[in-house]
Parts: sequence; C-alpha cells; structure tokens
Amino acid sequence: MTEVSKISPTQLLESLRAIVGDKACLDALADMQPFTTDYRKLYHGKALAVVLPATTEQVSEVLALCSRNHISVVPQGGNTSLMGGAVPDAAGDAVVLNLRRMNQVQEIDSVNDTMTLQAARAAAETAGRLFPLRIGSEGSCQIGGNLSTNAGGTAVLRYGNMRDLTLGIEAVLPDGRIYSSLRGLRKDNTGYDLKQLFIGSEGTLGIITSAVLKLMPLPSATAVAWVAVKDPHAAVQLLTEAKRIAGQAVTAFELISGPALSLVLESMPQWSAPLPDAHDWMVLIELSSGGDAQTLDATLMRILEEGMAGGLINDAAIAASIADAQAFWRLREEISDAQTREGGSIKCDISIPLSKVADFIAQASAQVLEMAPDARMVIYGHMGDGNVHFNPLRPKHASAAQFLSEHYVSVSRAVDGLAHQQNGSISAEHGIGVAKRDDLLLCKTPVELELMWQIKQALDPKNLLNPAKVLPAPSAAS
Ligand code: 2HG
Ligand code: ZN
Repeated sequence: MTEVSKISPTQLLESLRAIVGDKACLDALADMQPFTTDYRKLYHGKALAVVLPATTEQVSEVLALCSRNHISVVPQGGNTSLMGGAVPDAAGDAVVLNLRRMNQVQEIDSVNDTMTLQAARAAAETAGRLFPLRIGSEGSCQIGGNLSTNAGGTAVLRYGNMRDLTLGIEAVLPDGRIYSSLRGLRKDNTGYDLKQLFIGSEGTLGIITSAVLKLMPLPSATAVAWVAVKDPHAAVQLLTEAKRIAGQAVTAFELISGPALSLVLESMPQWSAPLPDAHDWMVLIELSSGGDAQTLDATLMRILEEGMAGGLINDAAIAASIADAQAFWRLREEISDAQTREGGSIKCDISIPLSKVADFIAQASAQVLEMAPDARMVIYGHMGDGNVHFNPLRPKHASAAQFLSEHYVSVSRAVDGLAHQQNGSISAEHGIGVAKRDDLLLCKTPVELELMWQIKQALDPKNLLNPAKVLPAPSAAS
C-alpha cells in the first residue's frame, strides 16, 4: 500500500526545480499534455509535474526525493509505447520523468565493438559499424525505451532483440541508488545477470540511464524483394528455403496480408504497390552481407527461382535500387501508423513457434471472422521470428468506437487464448503496459506471477516506479 505524500505540491516543485533546473520541470497543463497522453491517444493521464533530467545524478536525486515523499514516478523515453506503458494514470499524483535530454553517445569503441548509448544507429554508422535494431518508430523512440521494453522489430531474425544487443546498463533504482554494469564484457558469469531484470521491465524496477550496446559490421551489400506467396504456409516454407540457401544473410522476412497493404495504399495514395496485381499474402525479404552485391543478388534470385519452381511464390519484384528498397520498406513500416490514423484496430502481438504460425493464422482468422465477419484482417509482422501482428480492423462502415466496444474483448481474448494454448506469447515485442496487464493473469502460472511480484517488492518496496503497469494487482489473482 502506497503511503500518502506529506510534501505539498509547491514544495515538491521547488525541490524538483532545485535538482533539474527551472526549464526542465514543467507543471502547466498544456506543457505537460504531450507527456501525459500516449502515442495512440488512448490514455489521457495527469501528472504533478514533468521533469527532464540531464544526468544520471539528477535522475537519482529525483527518485530519492520522490521515494522519501512517497510520490510515484512514471519513466518515459520517446513515449511511443503501444500499450500505454509510458504515461501516468488519471489520478494526477505521479511525476513523469522523461529521459529525452539524456541522449549523448559517450564512447564508440571500434576494437571492442561496443558503444555507450543513444542516437545509436547514426553514431554507429559514422564509425563504420551497424547498430542493428530496426523498428518503425525509429525516428521518435529512444534507446532507453527500447531497453526498458526489450524492443524487437524487423531485424531480430538476424541480430536478436535488445536483450541480445546489450552488454551492460546503468539504472537508477526507485530509492535513488545507482546500479551499473557498463563494462562491455561479452563473457561474465559472476552471479545473476542483473541487467536482464531491468531490460524489458518497462520501467517498473529501475530507470535505465546508460547502456553499452553491441555493434556489428556494416553490411556492404543488401538485396530486397517483395514477394507474393501462396499462403502463410508457403511463406514459412520459403523462409526455410531462404535460410538453407542464404544462411546468415537472411536479415528480415516480413509477412504482409492483402488488407494490410491496401490500408497503407488507401491512406498514402501517392505510393504504389510493388506488384501489378493484388495478392492475399506477401513477404518482404531482405538479405545483407559483407560480400559483393552481385553474389548477394544471385543468392536472392536463386531463392526466388526455387520458390517459384516449388509453387510457393506467385509473383515477385526485386528492388533494382536503394530507392526501390526504401519504397518497399516504407510500405511495410507504414502499416502501424495507417491503423492508428484509421482507428478501431484490435492489436494482438502474438508469437508462436514457427512451425505452428501458419496454422495459427488460419485458425485465429476463422474465429475472428465468425465474430466480426466484416473486419479487415490486417495481419503482418516478423514471420521470421514467429511474431505476428494480428490486428483485426474495423470495417469501413463501422465507427472505431462501435467496432471496439462490440469486439475488442471477445476478439483479443480469442486470439490471445489461441496463442496461449499453442505455447505462444500474447505480447511478443510490445510489452504489457496497462493495456495487457490483467491478461497476464490468464497466461502466467501462479509461480511466475509470484516471482514477478517478489522481484518488484524487493526492488521497489514502496511501489512507486511506474505503478500499476505490467503487474496485475496481487488481489486480482484470487
Ligand atoms: C511493427 O512491426 C510494430 O510495425 C507495430 O511492431 C505493430 O502497430 C502494430 O501492431
Ligand atoms: Zn513489430
């Protein structure tokens, strides 16, 4: 139970300003609004103040101050969470701590192949290295948010997610203490791997303020194709063939349903489809390597020819230039924002063992269409990881409010339930936030829930850091 704060709002503001400076502490409603509303405009919270510290020491002092006075803190990076994970609730008794000023690259070590934090891709490229995390919100999300949500995206197939790409972190604990493992070691078996507790914990255990990230060689050749496949089974078979032929060079393998592409083309009429005809299922394949472009082009051609010969592929377009490749990727990356603009999307972020993913899509689609026969089946995602964004969208004739009130609960329960039954996950890469919090009760065992609560209690005994996110209330389990 959180104790009631004894500090007055005026005293709190004065103390926060003494730590971060006047300009970095906002309390006017209009100034705070961008920080208290989530990216999809589904959650509208309130805050006592928004602070924007510039150093780890300032984060530590803010947390210590809030902890002493029993004030909750909601950490925030680029505020791009799709699950409402980075905004406060409507009670108005929390401080939002936004980390956007903490964006310095401290060091790039090109011998050890690591770099210390933020603006990672651009800084890595300047040093002739690749930081391989690739997600749609790249322009606005922040490395701290990527770490706290264990972000994935379109290149996990080749390079892994944030957990795989991180060698060390620095995090401020809820009481202001600072934990650090910024040593850049690739091997270190000295007890528990504490950094992995903070990565993916969505700011409920500590605030990540710095990180040592893995870098990769910058590829010298890239080959991209937009491919119409017979169905999701054929897509899985094509992926297996692609891996057999191209091995490690297979960098991305994204599934896109016909309705997903149509939605993008309707909202961006100036863009064109890569193939002349409409197709029910397509994949976007990217190969990359450190070798020469001709060899990689020939490898891609061989994958496509064998796929055609095997009856897996109906048609394909190969990107003839970097501009073509970017245009293909732009279509893929726009799907999420096109849904946000359209409104009325039921987001299920499923992962399933690859061997079962095509059957899952067929079964889940049949169930959803029985409940909502006119829904647009916006299904897409990172097929290579068995991660499907299964997002039924309102039919054009229904309003978002009408579609969601009628179908949100039953459709997401059915889709998530099917995924859970098949050993899948109900949140492969978007995290839990508030949107999926109570669904953890359905998919985690009592032992898993108990361990999570015990960890939260050990690190944040006053329950002040990003409260009511991720973990369902213990009482909800009984
Ligand atoms: C993507 O892969 C993102 O585009 C967003 O994970 C997915 O909006 C979504 O459901
Ligand atoms: Zn995704």
